[in-house]
Amino acid sequence: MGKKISSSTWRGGRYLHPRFYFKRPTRLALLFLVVVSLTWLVYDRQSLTREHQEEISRLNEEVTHLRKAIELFEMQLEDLKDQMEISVGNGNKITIQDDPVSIQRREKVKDAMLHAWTSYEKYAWGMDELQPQSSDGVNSFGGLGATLVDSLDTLFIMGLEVQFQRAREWVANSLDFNKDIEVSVFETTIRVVGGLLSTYDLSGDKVFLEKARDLADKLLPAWDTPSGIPYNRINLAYGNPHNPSWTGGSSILADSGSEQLEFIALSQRTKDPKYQQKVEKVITEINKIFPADGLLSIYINPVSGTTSYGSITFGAMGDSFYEYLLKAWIQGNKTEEVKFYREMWEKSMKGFESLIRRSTPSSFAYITEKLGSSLNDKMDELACFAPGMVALGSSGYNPGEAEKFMALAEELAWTCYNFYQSTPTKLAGENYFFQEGKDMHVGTSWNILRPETIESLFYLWRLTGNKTYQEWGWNIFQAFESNSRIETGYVGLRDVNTGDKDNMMQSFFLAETLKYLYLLFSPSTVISLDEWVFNTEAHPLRIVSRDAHTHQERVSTNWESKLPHYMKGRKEGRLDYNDQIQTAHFGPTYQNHSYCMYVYKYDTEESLLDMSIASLAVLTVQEQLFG
Ligand code: DMJ
Repeated sequence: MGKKISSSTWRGGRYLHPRFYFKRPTRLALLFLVVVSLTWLVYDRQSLTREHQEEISRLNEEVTHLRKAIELFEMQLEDLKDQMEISVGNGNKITIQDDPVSIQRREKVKDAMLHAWTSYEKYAWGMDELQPQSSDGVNSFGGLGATLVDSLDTLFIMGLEVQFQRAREWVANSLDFNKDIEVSVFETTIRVVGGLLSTYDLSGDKVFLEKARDLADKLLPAWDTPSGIPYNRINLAYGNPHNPSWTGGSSILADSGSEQLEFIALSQRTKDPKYQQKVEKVITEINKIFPADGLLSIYINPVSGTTSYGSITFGAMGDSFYEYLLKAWIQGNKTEEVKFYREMWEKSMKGFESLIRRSTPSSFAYITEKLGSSLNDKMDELACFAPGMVALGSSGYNPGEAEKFMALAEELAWTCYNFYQSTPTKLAGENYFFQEGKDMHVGTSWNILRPETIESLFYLWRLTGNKTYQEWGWNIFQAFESNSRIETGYVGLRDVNTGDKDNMMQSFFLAETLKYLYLLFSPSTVISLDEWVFNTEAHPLRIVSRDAHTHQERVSTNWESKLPHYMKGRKEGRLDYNDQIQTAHFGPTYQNHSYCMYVYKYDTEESLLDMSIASLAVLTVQEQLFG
């Protein structure tokens, strides 16, 4: 029979009595140790759980990114298999097959981007620009990580996911605009605000939009002038906008008139009209003094709003003003509301035609510069953006005019290509002079990796489907590879005749030159010109309706029957894009390779859903559905 333990014989209770411990200090010490260990164990378990949770959510994020990368890769594969349709100048479509040569070439361009980026990461991380020869960085724009921000969308478009994520973390954690630095309003807008907005449009990641807004708020005081024409320099921390002393108080035309795309896009995405109002006032003011030929001096007075004596040029200091007249019209969906941009641009095209001359003996078309009433037979490589612009704008004319402008664009592109072909290095100098009987010769002989000619080749390829433009672009790319690529990045040339190298990798090489080259060898569905408009730093901004949050276009509810078969029955995709979208159908919506139909929140009293197409690219879905 087992012995029964009575409460009187059970002695375990003594361990609970304080006297048990106080009688012997070793027991007390032991108790103390037990209590401390237990507390530590409990606390440690809690923090372990917390750490685990953090680790799990980090891993989850990584899985999401990897999934997206796989999706992107699959879509790119699909793209390769697909036939492409491209728009030609007269608004028709032609079909082009992606070919193995283009695939190989864009891989080479991607490799160039990787080399440029890796060098920047290694030697100049977070600084404005890389100096490859001295393997260090320089803050040429005040220290805003210009190359990093300028490169974001290129990395994204090329599918360089890991590099993109590292850059994204830097933007989120280290990009700070609260700095006592004086910056150029124009350069900061086109590179940094433009780069951030474009990356937001591509990725949907709000961190980019918030940063863009923060920076734009710091730039806004530059527009507080009597005329509304902005000053060109500002201190980010203290404001104090002004113009550089060498302009004699004037603002520069291109610097003051090329912020429309970025600030209009910002207003559309933040639903705060103040940015758009500031930059559109500039155009309203300029329109008051706009001459019949649409050509303006490069100097404009921010107090009176009138121009001062200066040259008229499509090169340095004039260029992007004309470019933005056309592109703001495209960004505004070419509607009645933005017709004034187109009208102003068409006027400037009249002036543009009046500046065109042809060389002898080879009849190269070129764009002269004008000072007072005399023409100067000089053309900047910078003006080589114009063939692309003219080609892009040609389709808005009647067929006869469209053909004439397209032909002129093609002629000018040939001249620009010859800027490259005519030098021993096959890289263009900064500007050219034209001389009776001698065609052209290089003036300023440096090459700083500029993109303008390639930009025009990209537009001409997209708009004509003529593969010659790809060949020309490939030749220029190879010249960059043999002259400018060094172990620590890409450098410009001090002299295109000797090949003597400089020590600077300009941020626009990654933002523009390499991006346009990559797109030149990509299907035209990648950043379709029907869906995106490029700012002057090659940052694509998505075209949305002007008042996207209040006026969504209503379309047929019988949309499903009209869908192409491959879009039918696909699952829902990303939600909540720009806060406007309630549901997005037909994913995957990642990147710019997918078809996507968004159902917008209906913002009137009727509780109906309004449908609108916001395809992230590709074969003008809108036309297929409702065309
Ligand atoms: C870029 O920063 C922009 O394209 C600008 O409009 C002109 N110059 C450089 C590239 O050459």
